[in-house]
Amino acid sequence: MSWRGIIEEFREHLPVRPETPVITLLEGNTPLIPAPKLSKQLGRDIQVFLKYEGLNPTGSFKDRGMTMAMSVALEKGAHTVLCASTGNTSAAAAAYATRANLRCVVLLPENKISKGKLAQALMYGAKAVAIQGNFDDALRLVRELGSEPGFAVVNSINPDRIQGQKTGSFEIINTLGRAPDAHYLPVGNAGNITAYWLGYQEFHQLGKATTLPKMVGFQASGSAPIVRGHPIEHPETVATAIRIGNPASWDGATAAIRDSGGLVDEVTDAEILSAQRWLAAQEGVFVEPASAAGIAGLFKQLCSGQLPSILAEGATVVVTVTGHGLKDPDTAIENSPGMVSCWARREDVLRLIST
Ligand code: AN7
Repeated sequence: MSWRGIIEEFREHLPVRPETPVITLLEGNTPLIPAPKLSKQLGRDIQVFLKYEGLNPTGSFKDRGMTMAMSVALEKGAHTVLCASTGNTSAAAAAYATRANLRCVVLLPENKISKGKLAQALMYGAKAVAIQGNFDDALRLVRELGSEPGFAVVNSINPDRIQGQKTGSFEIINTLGRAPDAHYLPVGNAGNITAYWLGYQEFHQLGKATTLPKMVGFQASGSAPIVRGHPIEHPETVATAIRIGNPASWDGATAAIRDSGGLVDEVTDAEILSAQRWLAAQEGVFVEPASAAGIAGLFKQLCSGQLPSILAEGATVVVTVTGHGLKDPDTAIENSPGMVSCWARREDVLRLIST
């Protein structure tokens, strides 16, 4: 049978009722791609796999949470869904709201959304509002507006979002036949690390995995509140998806890291951009800048000599690469070597490519 989306595939593990209307674009079932060159770089027989969430219907992991949040919002009789977003949540909310015939309002930090994501929110037909402030300001507004009659908040402060996103762990365990030894991922609002840890724990309790992974999160240096231990008032990073100074799921992230024996650290914008380029050029997997934070973290730990204390010889590592590279073409083009130009003549092209 063909894939039915995460609600039907994992119904018994999700808080849906038989009468819940299932709003789906057949999200999930994303590939777990081996990364042989990355594995070789790390050495010691470590095996790295990429959970390529960019292949979801709107190009990011947010679709897993949105199918849940939208289905429940519709069941509860909402007429408007509302979210703050650095871009991907708004794209997913807009698409799923369209499927549910609900009005969608997205609050976006002005001029800090990548082009692909803005195009999506607009094309799917959301009411897009540019907020003169950052994501944290927009989320504060959402909390205030959420109590309006008929409104449903679809940010990850909505627990249905976390429930949907935990299915990433289920798929990984089903594919590997076990849990990985460590799970790396970027951390912004911290919903995803919270969700993955929940998913791993649930399948562990059900006996579908006998071990649990260390959860290892990476924030961008200019937006690293959890690493620093306090909110960042003016977060900055080229990875606009994770330009967040006061994560909503801070406690969930802290618990995941502590209870799994993992860690949280930061990577600079330069490290993020070079990991993004490396992954595209070496493994053929193009992800957006924020999505490269976990890869950048692995390289950072390798270079600092920290890696052996986290990953034993022969360890299996999964890195969630959260969003598609086409989400942010401007940053990609700015940070690539660019094109060369020449006359439309055979010998000119051959001369150019020989150097
Ligand atoms: C590509 O869309 O917060 O730690 O509003 O888009 O669960 O927040 C996006 C976050 C990582 C961080 N990678 O995940 C939003 C938003 C990508 C993202 C994250 C985001 P969380």
